[in-house]
Amino acid sequence: TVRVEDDRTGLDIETLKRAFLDNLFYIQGKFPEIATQNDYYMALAYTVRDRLFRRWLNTAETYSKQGARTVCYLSAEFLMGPHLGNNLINLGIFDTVKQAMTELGLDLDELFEKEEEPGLGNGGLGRLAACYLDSLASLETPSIGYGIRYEFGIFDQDIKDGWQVEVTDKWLRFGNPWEVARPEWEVEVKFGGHTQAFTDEHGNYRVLWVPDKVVRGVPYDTPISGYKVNSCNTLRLWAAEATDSFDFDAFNAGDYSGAVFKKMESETISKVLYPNDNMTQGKILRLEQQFFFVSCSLQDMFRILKRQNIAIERFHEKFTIQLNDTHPTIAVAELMRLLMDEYGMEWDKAWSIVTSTFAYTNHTLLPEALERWPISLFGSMLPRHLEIIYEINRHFLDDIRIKFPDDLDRLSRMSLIDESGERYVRMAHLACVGSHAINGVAALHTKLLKQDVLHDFAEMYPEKFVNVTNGVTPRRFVALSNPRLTRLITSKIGGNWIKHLDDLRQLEKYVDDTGFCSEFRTIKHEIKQDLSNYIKGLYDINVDPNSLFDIQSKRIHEYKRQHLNALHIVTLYNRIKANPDIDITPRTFLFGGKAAPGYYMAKLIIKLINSIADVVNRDPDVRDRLKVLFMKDYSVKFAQRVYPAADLSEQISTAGKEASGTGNMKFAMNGALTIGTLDGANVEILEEVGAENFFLFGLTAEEVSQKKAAGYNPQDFYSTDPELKLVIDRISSGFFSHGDTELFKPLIDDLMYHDQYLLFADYRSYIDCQDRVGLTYRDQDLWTRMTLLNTARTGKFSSDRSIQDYIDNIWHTKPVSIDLKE
Ligand code: DL6
Repeated sequence: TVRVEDDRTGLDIETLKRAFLDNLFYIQGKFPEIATQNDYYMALAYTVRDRLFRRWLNTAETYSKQGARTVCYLSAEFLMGPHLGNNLINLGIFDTVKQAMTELGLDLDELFEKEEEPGLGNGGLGRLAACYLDSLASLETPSIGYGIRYEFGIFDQDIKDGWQVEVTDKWLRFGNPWEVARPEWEVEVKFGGHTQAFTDEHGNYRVLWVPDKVVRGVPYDTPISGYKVNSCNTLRLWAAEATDSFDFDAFNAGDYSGAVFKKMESETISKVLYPNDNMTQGKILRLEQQFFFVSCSLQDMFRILKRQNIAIERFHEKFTIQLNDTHPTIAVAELMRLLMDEYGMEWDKAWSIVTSTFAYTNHTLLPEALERWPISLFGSMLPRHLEIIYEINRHFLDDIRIKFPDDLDRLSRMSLIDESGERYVRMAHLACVGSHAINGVAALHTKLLKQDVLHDFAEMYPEKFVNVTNGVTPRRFVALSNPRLTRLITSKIGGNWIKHLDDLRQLEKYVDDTGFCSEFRTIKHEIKQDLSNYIKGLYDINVDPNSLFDIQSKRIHEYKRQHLNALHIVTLYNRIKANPDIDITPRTFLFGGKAAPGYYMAKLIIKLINSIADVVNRDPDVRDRLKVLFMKDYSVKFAQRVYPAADLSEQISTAGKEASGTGNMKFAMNGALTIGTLDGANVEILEEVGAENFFLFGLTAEEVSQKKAAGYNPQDFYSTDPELKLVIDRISSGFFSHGDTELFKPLIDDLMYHDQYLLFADYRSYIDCQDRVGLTYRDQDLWTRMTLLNTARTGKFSSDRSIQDYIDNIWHTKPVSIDLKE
């Protein structure tokens, strides 16, 4: 008998080719002769999506039948990156599909380039959410990611005359083959208006919320495959649409443009991602976005309960909800409202369900990122929620009084309402009170949270605090981004490490194997060559793959200190100018990252880097020993090229400021050495890889606080370190700005008179450490040994380990394995 594989599920090469050509014809409506690369990409995406559907539907059905306990990960951002390559890896069909495309005369890498990535996040927090979805599915954990389907994600970054220019992101322009709209599960979300108390038929006090605006939330689902398992979970993103009744009323009244305006106004809610990282802007629309997706998601959970015939009283057994930072924290009040106002539950019972359901992850210690909403704004948008928050606060303040009698200061410090001036709702406090677990994202961060920002809460609820150090998915950030390294590792220790990253430790035994080390080094060199070619194509700049690739890619922020890196470049340049024959290790300095559009200093840092690049790259004295490039429009797609090509990873934030960092992990896994401070997860990376394989410099978090307390004066360093003085003077003199002494003045004055992030205090230690880096790089055997040990010892930083920590310590969910029905 001839067995023909099903066109939509089969995985062999002939079936894949046939399915691909079918999709090109029937979905894209093209003959191969006239199809564009985008048509081919779409046809392939649909071919892969078909294969996911079988897993996805069976997964949903199994979870539903079993009523499985489910993790709901609520996040205002999911920075997913391109889906195609990742799904090929997870389905285990990467090589087959590559071969199929080659046989059809197509290049898989070119098709990858066609995918518009959903840039629905700013940086670390959103990318972490995406890594966690990958691990949740890979660990067969029932879960749903809930967020917002922003029509415009993070802006595209262009660089004009050295300055950042923002360009609108149009990721949906050519359609999104990975999502499925589920209008049948839409919900309505209320805003504004007033509340009315009444007594119900049983004589109970009840509240009715009469809104003045109602918006529809329509879910768009994306399948999230797990690595080499059948599990396929869901990312459910909500789009805002106007309710029909609005259009209708206005239309009947003859006000057509009014109706259209209302429609537009409603749809604005999911229009655009706020482009701030670690900074809150306090905009009304942002609070609307937060409430919108939270209310949609909670209503969706009630729908699921109903469909699975689970009693409302068991909400917290069915769902565990993780709040990704305070952005979704209004969920605490919304779940109270739904339980009480919609389902008639009494306060104590509802509160017990709420606090058993939520857990809160804090991602930052920076005061400017802590969300608080003016009471007036909050009350006019969410009048019922403000009442509920006042009531939660009343109970909470009573609890404080009992635990800490007669401590008025403590009451005002901890209250959910800040009453020190204009009154605000403090979202982090609401998250702490409404959750049964509170976690920081690296050991140092959790410690500092307990010591400082959430100190009172740690005293009040010591049992709630746990640490979960962040992690990253080795599927995307090694297997997909670095196929050469993946093949080499797998050839030695087998492929299990992609699922059990601790297995990388087995590589340690090759550290003295010269053949292996030389292959390891050759691979890095080839990848650097690829990046050089890419850069040549994009910028027409030659960068030498033999030079040390020194890379800092992350959001631009003063605390991350890209300008400290710039001071190092100018230091080396000055040394060359003073002595053109000086023997220095050739380096290529690469930067990538976006600045928030309203963050002037960050934008000036980008301009500074580009201005330094202009001078350094063309000065004949430099003789190509230094190259500086700001790579525009950093994205997940581009990051995947960058991590594997790095020799040195710059993780140089002021100690105590970077909650964790995750780029630091991606670089180290790919065999870059870190130059870093004892900040965030650097501390744990150093612990794992060993101090001898890490370039450590700078003040500790404790020393930073002490220095500030003692009255830090940056000029003490400026006046006593001649190299630092020369660097600052050269920048101030207009040397890098065509003689313009005003351009960088705001940045220089800030360093000279404030230097909040202690660049001057750390400068000498950084420069000396960089000198050690340069020397070490000359000993290629030693360098390779160190890089190999970095790769071998980064198993801890797999997001699988992080997710397992969440499961063991916070969520207590069980894996559910999925059978595929024929
Ligand atoms: O936890 C993910 C990521 C950390 O690795 C970074 O250190 C931290 O800066 C970032 N935090 C934010 C905070 N945004 N807000 N609010 O993005 O989280």
